[in-house]
Amino acid sequence: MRTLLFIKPDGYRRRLIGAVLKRVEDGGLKIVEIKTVRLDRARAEEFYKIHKDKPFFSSLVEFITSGPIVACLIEGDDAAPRLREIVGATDPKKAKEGTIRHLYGTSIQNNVVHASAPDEDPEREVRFFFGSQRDR
Ligand code: FUP
Repeated sequence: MRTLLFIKPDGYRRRLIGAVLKRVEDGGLKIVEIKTVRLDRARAEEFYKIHKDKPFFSSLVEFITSGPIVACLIEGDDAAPRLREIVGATDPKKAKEGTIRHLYGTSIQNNVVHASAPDEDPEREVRFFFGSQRDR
């Protein structure tokens, strides 16, 4: 299956791209495609629309549009749940030792990466960044 990872502006600014991608590959997942993009407000609001009524929504959109992000198309058996294991819990303080967010995250918002939730349509998130092209 396919799933989406992106390195958030904090990870980009702190030069954590290599460290993050190494953990994904060492976890047995394949990085099929990578691109650096900057989301504008409208695209960010669309991406995070399931959170539009949450108190942190405007701050989240502000943060995610504050700099470049590195979107990665990830593939592998059970890629979405496996990637979430590698990434760890949303709050870095609660993330398991050795996960990306435990190692590098500094707050719930500045948690370095996004990884599609297995139950929230990873394929929609892949298409959001990479379209539906399958001929790689
Ligand atoms: P996750 O699926 O682990 O990325 O977490 P959520 O979908 O629950 O939240 C998406 C993003 O919203 C998080 F990565 C960071 C941000 N967020 C906050 O800023 N505050 C919160 O209390 C919860 C989430």
